[in-house]
Amino acid sequence: MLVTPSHAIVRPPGSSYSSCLREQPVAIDAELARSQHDGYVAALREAGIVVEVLPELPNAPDGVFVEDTAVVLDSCALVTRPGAPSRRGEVETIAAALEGRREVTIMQAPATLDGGDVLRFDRWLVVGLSRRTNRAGLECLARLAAIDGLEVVAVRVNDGLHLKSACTLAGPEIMLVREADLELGALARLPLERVAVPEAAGANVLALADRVIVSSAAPRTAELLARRGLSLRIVELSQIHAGDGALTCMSLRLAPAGAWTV
Ligand code: CIR
Repeated sequence: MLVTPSHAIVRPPGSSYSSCLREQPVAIDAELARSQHDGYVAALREAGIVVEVLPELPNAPDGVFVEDTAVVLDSCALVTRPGAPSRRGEVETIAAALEGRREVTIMQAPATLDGGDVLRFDRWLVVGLSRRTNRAGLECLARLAAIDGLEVVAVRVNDGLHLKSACTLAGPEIMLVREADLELGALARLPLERVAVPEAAGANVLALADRVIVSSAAPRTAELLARRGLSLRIVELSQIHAGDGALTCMSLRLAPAGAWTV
């Protein structure tokens, strides 16, 4: 059963956030990004999640995107070796934050993996092979996942940054997807309904047990989900999207024992 995480780890965007990696050289307002991050944290807390806020990391412009630095499983966690070399200094503090909560393994070269390429669905981990995540990274995660009885399903990411830039779960059985960006054949055996999203920002939503957090940049996706009877919480993320980020990438989420969360 998909549950609301009991805990989430986040890190606010720092003053260097306007120098973060991004595909398009759009201007970023770091102050506004910080207040949008506050809004995101408020939405998590409203849902009953205990949020741990890590201190800003100087010299880590992408440090707000904590999802990429670890994959938290049931008994263990993999601290990643992010695909972008400039992001590798982010992992130490994440390893420290996860110590004591999960058995922590640190990924080693030549493996690379960003958590944005890992989507949890029940007993499966869908893993995107992307510009950031290589085959060695996937295999390292698969070995760890086997400890928790999880199976890895590989999906090639043809376009966009990460797997979860192109697909996320909106509920326990609904996957929102931008089909053109992914090779979806491997997903056919998963018991999921795939729904094409009407706009790019709608592909990354954050599903909790009783609501879905959706970006205000995705009004048509919000309408589609509301028509299906889902409760929505809309948040403003313009400055996070400007840094190629979205909803899932700003937190590491921990499920209570015996349950799974996205
Ligand atoms: C990067 O390029 O690494 C960041 N600017 C954006 C990372 C977004 N992460 C995510 O969606 N999981």
